Amino acid sequence: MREWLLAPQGRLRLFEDWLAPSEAQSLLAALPNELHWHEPRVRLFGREHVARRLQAWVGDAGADYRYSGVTLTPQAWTPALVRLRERLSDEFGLRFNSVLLNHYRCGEEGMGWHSDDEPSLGRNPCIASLSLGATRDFCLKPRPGVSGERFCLPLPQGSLLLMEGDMQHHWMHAVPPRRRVRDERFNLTFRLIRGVHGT
Ligand SMILES: O=C(O)CCC(=O)C(=O)O
Repeated sequence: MREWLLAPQGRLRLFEDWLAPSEAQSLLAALPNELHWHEPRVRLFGREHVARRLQAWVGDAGADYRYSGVTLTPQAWTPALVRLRERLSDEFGLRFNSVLLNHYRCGEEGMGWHSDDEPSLGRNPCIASLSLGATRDFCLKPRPGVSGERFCLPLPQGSLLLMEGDMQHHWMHAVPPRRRVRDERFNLTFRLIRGVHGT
């Protein structure tokens, strides 16, 4: 496990081989067909765009995801996603009621700078991020006024990144396009939406 402390009270933990290669392969094969995928709409500088990646939102009933004026209602959990959620609970004592899946079809697709600080996640959310497929850089930078330097972590297949503490309020992250990467990548971020069945 590798760990980074992010000012003022954030923490990142990376478990590189969290998922066995056989399990990663079977998830990679199943995810495209088992879920309904859409191109997300994102708001950039006040204008709406369609992002170049695919997204799926899975969760408990009522775990709606609200961002940039869009509300996504969750699709049902698949057995494989339920098993991952249970493992996160057993190993780390973390409780999640939803997972956002992103599918980057090639290296030219990515995600711009943002924080996972939607009000529905509450203060200091813990987010568990699982990567499958091509290794991509996950970059972080402090918000203005916060001490620290921009840095990037390559996230290989099967790696689990835990984002904890107050980093979503003081740091931003992105998955920049990488033209030389040909293969697809999936990322699953397990989240706890507040206000759903006692959360
Ligand atoms: O693809 C990734 O590793 C990051 C995804 C992400 O930033 C997000 O879901 O908010």
